[in-house]
Amino acid sequence: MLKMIATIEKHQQDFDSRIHSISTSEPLKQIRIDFLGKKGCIQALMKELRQATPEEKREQGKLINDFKQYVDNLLKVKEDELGKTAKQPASKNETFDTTLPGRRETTGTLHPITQVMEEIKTIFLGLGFQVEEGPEIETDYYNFEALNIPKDHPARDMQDTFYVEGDAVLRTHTSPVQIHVMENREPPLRIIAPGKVYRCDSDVSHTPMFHQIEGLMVEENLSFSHLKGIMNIFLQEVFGKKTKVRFRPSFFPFTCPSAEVDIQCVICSGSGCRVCSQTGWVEILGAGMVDPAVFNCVDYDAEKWTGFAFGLGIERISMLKYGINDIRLFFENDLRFLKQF
Ligand code: FA5
Repeated sequence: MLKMIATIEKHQQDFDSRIHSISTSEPLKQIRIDFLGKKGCIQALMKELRQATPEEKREQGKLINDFKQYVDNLLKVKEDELGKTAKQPASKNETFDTTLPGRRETTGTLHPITQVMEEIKTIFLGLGFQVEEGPEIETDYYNFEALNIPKDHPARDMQDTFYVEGDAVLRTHTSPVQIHVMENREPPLRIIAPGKVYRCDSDVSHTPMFHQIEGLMVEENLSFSHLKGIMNIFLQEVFGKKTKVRFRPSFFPFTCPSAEVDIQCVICSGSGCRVCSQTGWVEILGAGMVDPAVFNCVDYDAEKWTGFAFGLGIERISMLKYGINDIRLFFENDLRFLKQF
């Protein structure tokens, strides 16, 4: 036993002095062969054990294994250390060429939906509207009831709702922001409310999450022609003066009279394609005069105040503005697509 301890100590001293004296990784290979190789000193120690008694084998075997572990660990540490130093650049004598071109940083751009949102906000700010925000998780009251859509009203089916829990829903439109604003402010007012909305809906022109901008103007003596005027100014700013726009009578429980506004499909110039469902027109917004029932809900005097409201679909507007034929492209995050904007 004592002889074995002495032999291992000697090998260890030898190993330590060799490993500490090297400064490149080349000699490491030889040290590994000398100590851990088939003909190395640790294998030789193992062979010596063959003649030992079982008890000696157990005790001395452990000593040899500990030494083997020690050698192996230290070799790995040293390999790591020397590997890192090798990768380090410039020694003192090396020169650094300051004329070499640097690596160009890639700059990101705003998502096309964000760009169109910003553009639309700027147009309405210019028309005297203020920007407001509201929560994306709404109560049934704000998303439906206060907008004159009582429970069991068939109009609830117009918007396929994601129910969260109990009374909470993911807002299906930005119209609830109208209610929050009117509850907290006195008329007259002009606001827009941009944000995300959610519906259980998906095809080339519908996604489960999309963006709307709600608009609300409340003053005395407003009429449908004010609404039409504002919508025309806005659409001409976004799509150009020659854009063909049409107002179609429609129904929303919170406005009366109501309209949906379409613009001629720019993908097929009105001849019919899959984006416009072969109609030549694409619906981009809903609008109308605020229903007196909504004013009653927020304690506005419906005899005195008049108002109009509208809700724009930002993805639809962006599709038509940039000639994109599938709304889902906006959400795939394919850089080849996004880089074009
Ligand atoms: C509404 O959401 C009403 N709140 C709009 C409104 C506001 C009417 C104020 C009157 C007064 P509608 O469900 O039609 O209406 O949606 C408005 C617009 O959102 C549509 O014209 C369309 O451009 C867009 N839109 C609707 N569903 C989707 C969808 N799943 N994906 C993308 N855009 C959609």
